[in-house]
Amino acid sequence: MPFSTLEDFHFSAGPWNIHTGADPFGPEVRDDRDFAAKLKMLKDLGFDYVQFHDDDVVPDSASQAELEQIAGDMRKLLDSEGMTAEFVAPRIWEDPRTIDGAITSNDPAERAYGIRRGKRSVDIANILGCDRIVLWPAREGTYIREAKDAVAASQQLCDFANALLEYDPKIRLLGEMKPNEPMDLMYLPTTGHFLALVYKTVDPDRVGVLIESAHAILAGLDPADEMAYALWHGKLWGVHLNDQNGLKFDQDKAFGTANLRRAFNQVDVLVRNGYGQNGEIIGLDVKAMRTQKFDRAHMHLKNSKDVFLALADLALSIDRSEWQALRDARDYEGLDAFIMKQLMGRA
Ligand code: 3MF
Ligand code: MG
Repeated sequence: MPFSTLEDFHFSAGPWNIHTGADPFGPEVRDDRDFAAKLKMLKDLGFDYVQFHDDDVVPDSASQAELEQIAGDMRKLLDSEGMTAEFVAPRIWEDPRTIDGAITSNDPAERAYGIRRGKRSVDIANILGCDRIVLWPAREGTYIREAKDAVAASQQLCDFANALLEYDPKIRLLGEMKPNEPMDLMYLPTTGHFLALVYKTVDPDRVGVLIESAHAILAGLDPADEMAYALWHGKLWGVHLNDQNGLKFDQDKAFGTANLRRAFNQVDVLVRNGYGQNGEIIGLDVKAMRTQKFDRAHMHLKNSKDVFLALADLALSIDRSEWQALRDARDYEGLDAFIMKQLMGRA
């Protein structure tokens, strides 16, 4: 697999990444922008792809005919701006019917609603011209473990995947795993758990993963190693790059801002494995600080993209023979210093 080049990298973000600054302890602090303004903002920042939740495109209340109309209009808007949809993710965590989970709820009517939401996401993706459905199973866990049967929950997650795969023979499903938040404990908390489920679905070739840096860190794992493992399976079909300062709530910090070395290792594994050469996108999932003023509330996106490109440039120009010589000599202290100097720009 040849290394990626800078031209292989195309960037995406979701409309939720340009946001009003509300958090669990305080209301909005910035005005919202309408979707067309967000789209233009992303375009100006050099992003070519947009990530969507189903209801970023079509409200859940819309009829099937309305869905076709509204999603068709969105497609026209994207086309007119030269933008492409990367994926559609069913937002199965806000509706009152999904408080016990949309997939692992103890109520079969609520599980049926979850599958309906998934199928609508497929319909929307088809109209937008993308074949990727991202599943972030937000409420598929428990506050207390006695509340659900974990064996049954594993099968319900597989049933959900199968329902979407059978609904559309072309759609691909990407699991985006996270160990906690909003639930205390999630089912399938890591990429590895989901990868094991992939092979029990009706069509493993159409099921893969999207890895978010912060989610791996919250599981106490190294995101670069998580990406490497998914790459080895041929299943790393998306990333949500961001950063995270320790084990706390999901911070969605700008990429590389908490730990530049950890970010470099993510970029390096992507570059060395030709990520982007088969249409994989560099997705960001980052939040602006609540303190940021309205007209500067896009800097987290720009900073993340700039850091990614600078680290990709480093991964492409770093002296690999010196790196290898240090490995061969088993001089890992020397390698430590070599990497640090590169990251400090003092090589
Ligand atoms: C939560 C997330 C989600 C997903 C999004 C698309 C709201 O921690 O990362 O963002 O990325 O739903 O799958
Ligand atoms: Mg994410």
